[in-house]
Amino acid sequence: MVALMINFLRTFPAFAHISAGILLLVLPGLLFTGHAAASEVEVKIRGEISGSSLRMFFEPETLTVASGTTVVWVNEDHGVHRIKFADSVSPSLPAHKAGREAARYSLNFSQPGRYPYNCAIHGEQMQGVIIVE
Ligand SMILES: [Cu+2]
Repeated sequence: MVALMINFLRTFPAFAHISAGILLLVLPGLLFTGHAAASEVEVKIRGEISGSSLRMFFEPETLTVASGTTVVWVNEDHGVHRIKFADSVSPSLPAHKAGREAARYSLNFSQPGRYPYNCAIHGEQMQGVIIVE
């Protein structure tokens, strides 16, 4: 994309001004979006076939967030999962079906600390940790 743009600008140098202008207009929007996204962060629940076994996992397994962040688990796997912390457990997150919206579960983390969790159905083979700073 960038290479394409550079080639384009070499061919039509007059557009360099316009491109710089567009970048200046768009850049604050990008920065703002990046900042806003920090208050809600996704962890994907995934399954992958490797050889003859199915590996189910959280992606990322370790997530560090600022306090006040809402973490949203999105079940993109073809199996049912439940997010289990020491003091809470999510409802069953239904298996993902093609063409349908993936099941989601949100939890807000207001207190700094280390919050390990696993899947209430698959136990130790599906582990993750949320680190709140
Ligand atoms: Cu599971």
